[in-house]
Amino acid sequence: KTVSWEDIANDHLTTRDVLQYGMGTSAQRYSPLAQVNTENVFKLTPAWSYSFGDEKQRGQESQAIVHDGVIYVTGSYSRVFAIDAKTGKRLWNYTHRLPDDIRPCCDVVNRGAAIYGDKIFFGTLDAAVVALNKDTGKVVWKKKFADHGAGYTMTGAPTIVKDQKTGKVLLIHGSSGDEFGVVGQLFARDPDTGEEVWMRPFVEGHMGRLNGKESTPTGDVKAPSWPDDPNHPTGKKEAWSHGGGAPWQSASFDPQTNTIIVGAGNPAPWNGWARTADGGDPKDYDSLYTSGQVGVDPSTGEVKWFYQHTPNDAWDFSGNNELVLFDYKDKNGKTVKATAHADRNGFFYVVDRTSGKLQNAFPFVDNITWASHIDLKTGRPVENENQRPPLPEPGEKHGKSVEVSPPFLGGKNWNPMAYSQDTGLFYVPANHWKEDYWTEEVSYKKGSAYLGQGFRIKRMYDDHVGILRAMNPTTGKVAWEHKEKLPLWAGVLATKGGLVFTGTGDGFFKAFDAKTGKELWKFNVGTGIIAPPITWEMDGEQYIGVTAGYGGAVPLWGGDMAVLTKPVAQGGSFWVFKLPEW
Ligand code: PQQ
Repeated sequence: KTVSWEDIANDHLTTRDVLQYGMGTSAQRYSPLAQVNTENVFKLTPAWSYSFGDEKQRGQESQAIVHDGVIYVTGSYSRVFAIDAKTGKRLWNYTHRLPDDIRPCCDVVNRGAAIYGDKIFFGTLDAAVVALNKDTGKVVWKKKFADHGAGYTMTGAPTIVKDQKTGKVLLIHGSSGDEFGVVGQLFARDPDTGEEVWMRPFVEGHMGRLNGKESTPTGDVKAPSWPDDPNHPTGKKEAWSHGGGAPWQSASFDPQTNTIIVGAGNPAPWNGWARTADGGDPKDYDSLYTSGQVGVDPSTGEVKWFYQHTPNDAWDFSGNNELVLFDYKDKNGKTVKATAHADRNGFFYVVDRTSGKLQNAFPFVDNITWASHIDLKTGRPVENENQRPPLPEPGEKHGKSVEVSPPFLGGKNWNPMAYSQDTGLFYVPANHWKEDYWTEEVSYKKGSAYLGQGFRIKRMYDDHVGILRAMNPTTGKVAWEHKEKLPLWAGVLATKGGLVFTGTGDGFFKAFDAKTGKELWKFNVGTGIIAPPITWEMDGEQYIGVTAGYGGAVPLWGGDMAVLTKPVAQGGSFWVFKLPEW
């Protein structure tokens, strides 16, 4: 059986398969399955577990795909496994040969594959996209899309969309690399051949491509949101040539408005003064189109609209986190076709996905220091004083340190939330922490970190870092919360069975009552969980699966968190659960 666009468009409704990252083009991560529910979840038992094997462990962030009785899951170090969904037997595996000089900023992770026709697609750490025959694992095509030596990598899952105007099905993907000063780019490819259809850069004034030719600049060709420098050959300050904005997570798609919606990464370098005119005010240089959400036309790759969460982002908040498409009911009962987005900067945003206009914004974590609130009229944050790390004093190497919350790892990072249409709540896997932050000198050197900022992550509370919060998008109120000792870095799944599933850093796969937050079940998989769970149905039985294996950004960058997470064992496996006979 091959996978059609209709199969993908109906992914959120069909229970026998999981075909797209996000469990549907709206990325709601909600399943209509209810066989496993609040009454019987206490019985949930492992059906099988598959070990990825060899010495290549580290972080396992993959959301698996299920089709026709086969599970496709990616592993660390650019690997793919096809597993019989019933028995856990491996059908084939593919290991991409990686060069020594790859530069992933935040562990050798991969968040999953896409499926269409007879192919599986995934991105590699040396900045390529690979298409494999889904039945044999044989390479059909491989496209290197950028120079990995300059820091381009790919960790995110690609997604499939169908341009409603031309009827063409497209493979959409971005890349990573903001920490190395890449220019973030979103790509559309022909899934049959891998040929590029268009490319859209997310730094203002850079040129897009369509059918192999230059298309249009992104925004204003003069890029007024980036400072000029008459002494530089480009006429702009150095940062503009290496300005980041990489869409390193996955795009959502709205067939009704024919719009690809994706988050753009942080501007590079982190140091905002490098993106501000000398002696100027950061407020005059927004560093478009970074740290925001973008609506893109699938026919041409043109930007339809842009909403920026963090103008002139000086904190590496990025804007990349998933965009969940949902019907937003505002306080007056009006329904708006919206995106929901829990940003690293600590605010939850509801944005009109036809126009990019802000509808609502509220904090989803405690003690945000960098801004007091988001002004709903202007759509801009109201920044607090002295939260942009200042430039070094004359003669000093480092600027004065400021304490900021959230830290760069975010009130929530890439690990996706879920939305339940039954409760109307978003289940946000958030973290409470903060950091000391200071500026350092910065200049671009190919292949080297391009940050201009130093940091140390610290605890905020003694009793928890991770906090799973059920948020009401209209009132901004917390319906319930659940605390975890370790940072939460796993995705969330909501089901019609009234359940919310997620994993913890200390190795538990857990189920909660979606209405009350009561913990109803847990199982220890022996290594930390940092992947999004899925659920599907086979022969009349509901299965729940999750990838396990600790790693990702937290233990690598973490200050206090490196100490906290040190005892967690690494691993690499896929776990499947179901109800037992009794
Ligand atoms: N990746 C993780 C992870 O997998 O745990 C956490 C982060 C990334 C971050 O906090 C990042 O800022 C980040 N930034 C980029 C980028 O801007 O290019 C890429 C990635 C990545 O590809 O994993 C992360």
